Amino acid sequence: MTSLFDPVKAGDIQLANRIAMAPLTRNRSPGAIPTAMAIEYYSQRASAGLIVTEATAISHQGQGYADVPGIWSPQQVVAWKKVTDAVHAKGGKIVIQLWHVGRVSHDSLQPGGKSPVAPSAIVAKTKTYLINDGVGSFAETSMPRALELAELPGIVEDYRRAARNAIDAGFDGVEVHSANGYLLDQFLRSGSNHRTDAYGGSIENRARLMVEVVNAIVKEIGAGRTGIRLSPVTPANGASDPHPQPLFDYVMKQLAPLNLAFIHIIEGATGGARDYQQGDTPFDYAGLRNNYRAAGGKALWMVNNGYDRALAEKAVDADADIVAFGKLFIANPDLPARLKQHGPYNEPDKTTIYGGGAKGDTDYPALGG
Ligand code: 8OZ
Repeated sequence: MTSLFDPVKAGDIQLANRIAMAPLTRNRSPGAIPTAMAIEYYSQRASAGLIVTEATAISHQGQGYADVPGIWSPQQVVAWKKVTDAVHAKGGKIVIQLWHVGRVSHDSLQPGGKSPVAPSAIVAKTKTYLINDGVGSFAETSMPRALELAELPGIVEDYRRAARNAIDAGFDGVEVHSANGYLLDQFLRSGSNHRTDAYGGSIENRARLMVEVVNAIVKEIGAGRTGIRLSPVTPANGASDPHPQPLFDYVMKQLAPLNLAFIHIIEGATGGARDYQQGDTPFDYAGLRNNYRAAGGKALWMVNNGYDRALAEKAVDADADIVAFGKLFIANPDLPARLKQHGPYNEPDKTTIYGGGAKGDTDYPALGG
């Protein structure tokens, strides 16, 4: 019987247990540079088998929210190096989540105050988070412009450079954010991708940018340091597609030969119902994994969304390799120790998740603390 507390190797990355810290946006990096608070926050959570950082922009254009970090500049690399050193000093492993928000942005966050970019000029109908003079507020996302065909190699290049920067910053690897209605997911789904060129229309075309991005990163830093996050049915940020099963089955066939370190699947609606459905039939996650394995895929299978200890134990004993915990990890820096002894758990304070200072970030107590 496999337990959550057994070690496992994800590609080149040796993990002490099968408990991952899910990527969690915290809006505490003014100027897109992580602060000393991030060093403390992540090192407090180093007992996770794997930390996936908060989503981190690959370029200024990839930014969609106030005070989220980036990994495009030398200053950002220097700041992240302090985080990875602190996590490694405690024996932890940490990968950075590489993010381009696409249309989920606001003109005021974009270079030169220009429009955000997307596969097609279709507004996301969701809200983003702005901070002005220290005061946070939610705002409708701006109307995006469709990326020109000639701009797409530049997007791939931004991902490649961000992955190189991540390794220079001491990360054990990267997780490509291809979930939750952001740029790569916008290309994947027919609701947001109305292109008529080689990047729109058929499933093959809609998956093309994601496949090119993953291949470029693999070539740059190695497949054993590369993972990807997907959310086949989430409606987050206006993501919609009436036929997610054939889309993601195709994605699995493309990823299988690459020998990635891990595939991270959000089951259901992100942060919501695990049985959320898009289209006429329930999504078949076991079928997705079986298709991936049948195509020769060997990456570790990471699952996420609303797991507690019992559900997680069941998953790793059946067919998952790693379980990622989100909100529980915000409130419980020593989550693996608490899971092991069946709690107790601190409750996350919903009012301090996005933005603010140490309160609700680095001040949750560890057991005995
Ligand atoms: C919550 C708030 C802002 C961004 C995601 C990166 O859903 C996010 C995110 C979550 O993947």
